[in-house]
Amino acid sequence: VESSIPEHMREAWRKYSPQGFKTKDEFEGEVVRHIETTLARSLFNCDELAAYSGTSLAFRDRLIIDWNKTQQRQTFADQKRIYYLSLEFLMGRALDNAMLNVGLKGVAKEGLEDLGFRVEDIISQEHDAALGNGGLGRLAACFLDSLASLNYPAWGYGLRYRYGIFKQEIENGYQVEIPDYWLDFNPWEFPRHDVTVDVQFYGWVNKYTDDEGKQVVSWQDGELVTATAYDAPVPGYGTPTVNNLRLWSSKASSGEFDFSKFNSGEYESAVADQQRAETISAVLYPNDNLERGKELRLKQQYFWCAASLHDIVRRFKKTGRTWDEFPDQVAIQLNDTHPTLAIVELQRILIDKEGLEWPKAWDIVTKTFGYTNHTVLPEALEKWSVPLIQNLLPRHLQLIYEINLYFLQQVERRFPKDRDLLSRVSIIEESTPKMVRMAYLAIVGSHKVNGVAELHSDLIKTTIFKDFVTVYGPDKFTNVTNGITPRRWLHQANPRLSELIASKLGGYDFLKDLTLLNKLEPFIDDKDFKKEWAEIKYANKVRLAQHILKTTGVSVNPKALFDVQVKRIHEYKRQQLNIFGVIHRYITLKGLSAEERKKVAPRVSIFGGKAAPGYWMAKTIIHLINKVGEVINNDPEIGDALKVIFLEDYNVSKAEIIVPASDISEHISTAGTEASGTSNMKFVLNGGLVIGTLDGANIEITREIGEQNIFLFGNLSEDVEDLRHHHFYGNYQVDSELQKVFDLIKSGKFGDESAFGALIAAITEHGDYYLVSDDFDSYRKTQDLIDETFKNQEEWVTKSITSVARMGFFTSDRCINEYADTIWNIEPLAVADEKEA
Ligand code: CJB
Repeated sequence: VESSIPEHMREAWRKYSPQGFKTKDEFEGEVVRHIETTLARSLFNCDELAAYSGTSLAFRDRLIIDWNKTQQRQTFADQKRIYYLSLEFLMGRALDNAMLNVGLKGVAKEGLEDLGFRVEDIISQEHDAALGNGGLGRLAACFLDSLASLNYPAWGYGLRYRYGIFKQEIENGYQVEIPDYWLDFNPWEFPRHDVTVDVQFYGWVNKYTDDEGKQVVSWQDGELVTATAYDAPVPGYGTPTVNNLRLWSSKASSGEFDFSKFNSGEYESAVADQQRAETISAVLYPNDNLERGKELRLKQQYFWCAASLHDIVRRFKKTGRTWDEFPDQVAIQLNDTHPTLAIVELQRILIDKEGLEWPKAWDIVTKTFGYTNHTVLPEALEKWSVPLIQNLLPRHLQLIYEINLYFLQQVERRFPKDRDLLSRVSIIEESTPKMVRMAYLAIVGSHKVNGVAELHSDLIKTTIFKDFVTVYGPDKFTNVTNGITPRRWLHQANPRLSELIASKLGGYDFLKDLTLLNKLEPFIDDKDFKKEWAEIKYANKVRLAQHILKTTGVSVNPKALFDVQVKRIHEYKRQQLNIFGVIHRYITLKGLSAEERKKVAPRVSIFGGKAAPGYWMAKTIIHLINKVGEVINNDPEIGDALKVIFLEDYNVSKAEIIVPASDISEHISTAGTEASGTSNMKFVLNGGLVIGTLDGANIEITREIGEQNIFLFGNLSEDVEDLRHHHFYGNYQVDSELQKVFDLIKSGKFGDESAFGALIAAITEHGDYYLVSDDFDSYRKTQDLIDETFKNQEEWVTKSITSVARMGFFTSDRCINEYADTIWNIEPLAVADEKEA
């Protein structure tokens, strides 16, 4: 073991090495010390924010000790690591998670009480780390939790955005975006000013033969931007493993800062250079399932890939191994195509810097990378224009052409003279301007490609990547169905349910092996258990009702059926189908007598989610939901029978309140469009039932929990194409009940009807691409069935418990183990002293 400290002096280090608090008294001591010295506050001006800060710093100290040890252990063990490259990590809050993972929340709760605070109030002081848009980013966060909990040697690599996803406010029913500056006080990150990488942009490529007759390629000039590492600890649950999440921040390279400009009085221009560099990591692009091809986004991608690869290669080279061994030490997973340039960058390093021959270098590259596809939506598939890459990354464009050439030659040898095939699979699209198809580059540069649910993985093989199955055979393509971490999405979000389950199963082992939940099934006839189960759901609904009252001023009845749809607003996710259904329900209610209305099962329709700032149709949907809410919530004839709520600024910490409080949640995308969905899993795991289409992971959820426990409706994915065709070429007519909804909107009932014209026209005039009208009838009938079923609470609770008992498959632990076995070929690193959680 190398160390700069001589052996005979290390005793002092060992003696003073901190151990971290264990008891309540030690915890209080640490909190007070941090508040008084680290924060320079005192008992007399300690508000909840200061108490949060002190508590976080105390827990942070504890985590650092295990974090350092984990990193040391992994370095000495010298086994293969997985590097997860993701432009998004939607981590949410860290403190509650840290408390639970190290098993000291009870200690903190009591300690904080002694100091005059409630643990819940302290936890809710924390600003969400919201470096992601939705499912893709939250999946990355769940994966980090599982990787650490399962003791895999793993690092995440991403960007340290100064602004995360915007905060959403609703003004007069419209979405307004507020910047999310989240770094004012962030105790969870550690700047590593000694870990920097200079990343090059622009410039030109010089190819020449050196004195020894060797071909040299050098990428020259251009500008340098410095990447500085910021590390965050990722604690595992019930284990001392604390993995690392490394996020890069950009600033002008000190080597490049033009001091001559300074001296000659061009101060502003020097500062402008500085700011341009810092812009790279300034803001998360707020699009979900949409790529817009902006140069700054490409800069972000290369900046992050180059810095990460440089870091990985530097670490590998320290081991003194030969390049052949690289894929035995390093696995890199590409979370979508955003990090595809990492493939080209590794090839560049091996060829241009390390002097390897092309075939050998390419063999190393393809053994190293795996690529996960998350969508089949055409507007989300990344393409970058050749001139843009040519200008920004001239050497990489040459390499992409070379990669394509070798690939097409290989195809040509196997399928001689099939020119159509060649042009279909070419990484370069022959359009004007030419475009680089990033998904194709990712496939060619990886050894495995996976989809995120069974249907989705089948669809990519038969639609968007069909030709690549012809070229490579089917084995390169595989499925890893998504999962969620039960630590955050059950134990943390729903502590009472977790406790009840633990009381029946004899402990919390299910949080590490979720299949143990099936031991709940014998209790479905246990009256007391069922009663408690229902009481917990009710208490969670009361809590959400309080949140609704506080944030919207609307009072809702917690005994009503809570029907929730929270996710990004997108036409394919069909919030419009939901709100049209709500309007139809309103029409029906208005047609009833007061007596009849009293017999109706009361319902609260709850929506939440952000629209991309430039996605006008999504914003129109938000506007309609809010306007419909205004009318219905203030209609005295309706009362509790129906309420419509739009919850502002849906994010991870709000999901932790909303998810445990649903009776029904909606996962109603047009069949074949939602790759997997992961909130569907969260809701069911918390005892909510689902109304859904046969799409994404809904299909596997149905298989696991049983058809009788889910409310399915709508057309199947195999029929979508024909239906779309029929809309244009058959005699298409809008569903007559849906037409009544449109008529009411057009009457001006919900305000200026012209505001919603495009939303209606998309269905009546422009081919109803998302099949809203086709599915409306079965959607409504299924909702009626839900009303009927909800009246029988006995049966409802049975469905709820049975479903939870059968959700073991959907833990992200299962998912990570599958990646580890079938794609990464990595092993967990044993930890001697497993802690009790
Ligand atoms: N997904 O969140 C995103 N953003 C994208 O740009 C593309 C896909 C989602 O990824 C999730 C994780 O795999 C999926 O569950 C979800 O269906 C998909 O839309």
